[in-house]
Amino acid sequence: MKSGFVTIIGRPNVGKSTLLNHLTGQKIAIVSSKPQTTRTAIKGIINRENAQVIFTDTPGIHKPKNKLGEKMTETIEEASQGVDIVLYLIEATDKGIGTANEYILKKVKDLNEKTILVINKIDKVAKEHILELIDLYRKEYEFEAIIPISAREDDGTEILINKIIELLPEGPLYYDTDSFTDQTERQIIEETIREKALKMLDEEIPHGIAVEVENMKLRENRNLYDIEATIYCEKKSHKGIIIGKDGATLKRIGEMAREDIEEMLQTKANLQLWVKVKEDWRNSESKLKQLGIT
Ligand SMILES: Nc1nc2c(ncn2[C@@H]2O[C@H](COP(=O)(O)OP(=O)(O)OP(=O)(O)O)[C@@H](O)[C@H]2O)c(=O)[nH]1
Ligand SMILES: [Mg+2]
Repeated sequence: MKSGFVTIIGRPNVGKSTLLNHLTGQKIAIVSSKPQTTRTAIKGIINRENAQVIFTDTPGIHKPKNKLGEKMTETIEEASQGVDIVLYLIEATDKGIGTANEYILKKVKDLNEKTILVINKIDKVAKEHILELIDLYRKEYEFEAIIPISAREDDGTEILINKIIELLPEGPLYYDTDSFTDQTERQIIEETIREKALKMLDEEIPHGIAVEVENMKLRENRNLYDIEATIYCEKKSHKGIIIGKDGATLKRIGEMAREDIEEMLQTKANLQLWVKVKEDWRNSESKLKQLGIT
C-alpha cells in the first residue's frame, strides 16, 4: 500500500482547484476566472488499488494586501511543509518564468521537498512553447518530474497520478475509502454560493465577498433542504450591486447555487439569500474568525 500527502501550490488562477476537482472526480473546490478564488486549504482524497493520495489545494501565492491575504499566505506555508510531494503548477501560456514564479521557485528551493512541476492549460498553446518552458524550469530545480497537462480537459492527469503514486512512500490508509474531502456540506454550500457571486460580479466586489450558511434543515417528509445563507460584502454600495435591479443579480446567484447544491445533496433545496455589509472584514481578525477563516 502506498499513501501520502500532496500539496498543490502556484500563482492565483493557474488551475489548482480545477486540477483538484478533476483528480478526485468531485466538485470539491470552487473555480473561477478571477484570481484569489481559493481562501483556505482544501483536501481531496483519491483511492486507487493499493494507493491513497490526499491532495491539498491551497490559495494562490500572492503578496498579501490585508489580513485575509496574510491568513492565506500562512495557510499555504503550513500546507506545503512536511508533505510527501509538492505539485507546483504553472501556466503553459507563461512567456518566461516572470517575477511571481521566480518568487515561488525560491520558496520551492527553500522547501526542498520532492516537487513535480505541472504545466497546466496545455490546450491553450503549441507544443514548442511547452518545450521552451520545460527547458527554462529544468535549469532551476531538480524536479522529480515535469508533466504538461490540461486540468480542464483531463489531459495528462492520469500520467500525473501514476507519477505521484510511484513517488509516494509505503503507508497506511489515512482516510476511509468512501470519504473524498475534509470539507463539510455546509462549507461546500457556502463556497458554491461564493462561486456564483464571483461569476456574476466584477472588479473589486467579488474579493470582498464572504458567505455564511445560517441555517440548514432537512424536511424529511419532503426530501427537501431549507437553507438560509448570508452574503457579506464590504460596502453599502456593493450591497446594491449584489442585489441588482429588482433583485435580479441575487436571484440569479441563488438559482445557479441551488442547482449545484441540489446535485450535491441529491435532494431539492429551498435556498434563501440575504446580503449584509460587514465593513472591512478582510482586515479584522475577529470578523475573519466569525467567517471561519482562521
Ligand atoms: N484553458 C484552460 N483553462 C483552465 C485549465 N485549468 C483551469 N482553467 C481555468 O483557469 C481559471 C482558474 O482556475 P482555478 O482552478 O480557479 O485556478 P486556481 O489556481 O485554483 O486559482 P486561485 O484559487 O485563485 O489560486 C478558471 O477559469 C478555469 O476554468 C486548463 O487546463 N485549460
Ligand atoms: Mg483555487
